[in-house]
Amino acid sequence: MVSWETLYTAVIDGDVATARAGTQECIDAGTAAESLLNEGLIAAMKEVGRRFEEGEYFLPEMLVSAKAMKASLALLRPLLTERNVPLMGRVALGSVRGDLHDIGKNLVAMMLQGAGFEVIDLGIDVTPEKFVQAASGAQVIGLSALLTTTMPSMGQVIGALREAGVRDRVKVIVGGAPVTQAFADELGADGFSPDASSAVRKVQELLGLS
Ligand code: B12
Repeated sequence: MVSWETLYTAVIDGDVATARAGTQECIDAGTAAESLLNEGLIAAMKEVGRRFEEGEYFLPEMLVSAKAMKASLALLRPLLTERNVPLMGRVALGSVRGDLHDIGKNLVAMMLQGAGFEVIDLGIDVTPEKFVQAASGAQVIGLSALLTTTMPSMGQVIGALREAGVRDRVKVIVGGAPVTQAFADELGADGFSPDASSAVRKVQELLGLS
C-alpha cells in the first residue's frame, strides 16, 4: 500500500513518475494532504538538503528532487487551496532578487489561498521595484529567501517600499529556511514565520483577523 513513505522515497530519489502516481493513490485512498506534505514531501526535501550539504548529492540530484516534489504538489494543490471561507484579503508573494527557490513560497501561497486569501504570485528573482508595484494592490507582501546570499535583498525591498512612501500601507512578512525572527526584526519586517501554516496565522494576526 502506498503512504507518505512512498512520497518521501520518491522525492529523495528524484522519481517524478512514482511521486505523481503515489500522490494520486494516496489521495484516492483518503490520506490527509497535510500528512503527505509534512511527513512525505517536506521531510524528504530536508534530507535532500542534508545530502547536498554533505557532498553526497549535487545540483542535478537536487533539481530532480525538486521536480518530483513539484509533481506531487501539483496534485495536492486543489486539496490545499480549497476554500470554504470568504475572501480575507490580498497577499503578494515572491522570491527575492537572485533567488530561484520557489517550492516553499508556492506552499505558503497554497496555504494562504486555502485560508481565504487572494494571492498575487510575483514569481522568483523578483526585483524590489516589482514588490513596490505590487504594494498598491495588496495588504501584505511576503518575501521568500532560501540563500544566505539573497537574504540582504529583503532589506532592499523594505528600503524601496520606504523610498516609494508606501511602507506604512502594507505589512511585510518574511520567510525561508535561513530567515529567523531576529533577522526579521533587524530588517524592520512586520512578521516572520518558519513554515506555511504559521505564515497563515501570522498574516491573519497582522491584519487583525485572528
Ligand atoms: C530544492 C532546492 C534547490 C532547487 C530549487 C528548485 C525550486 N524550484 O525551488 C535548485 C536545484 C534549483 C536549487 C538551486 C540552488 N541551491 Co538550493 N536547495 C534546495 C533544497 C534541497 C530544498 C528547498 C526546498 O524546496 N525546501 C522545501 C520547502 C517546503 O521548504 P522552504 O523552502 O524552507 O519553505 C518553507 C519555510 O521556509 C517557509 N517559507 C518559505 N518561504 C517563505 C516566505 C514567507 C513570506 C514565509 C512567511 C514563509 C516562507 O514556509 C515554507 C513551507 O513550510 C534546499 C535545502 C533546504 N534544506 O532548504 C537547498 C538549499 C537552499 N540550496 C542551496 C544552494 C547552495 C543552492 C545553489 C546556490 C546551488 C548551486 N551551486 O548552484 C542554487 C541557487 C539557485 C538560486 N540562485 O536560487 C543551499 C543554500 C545554502 C545557503 N546557506 O545559502 C541549501 C540550503 C542546500 C544546502 N544544505 O547547502 N536548490
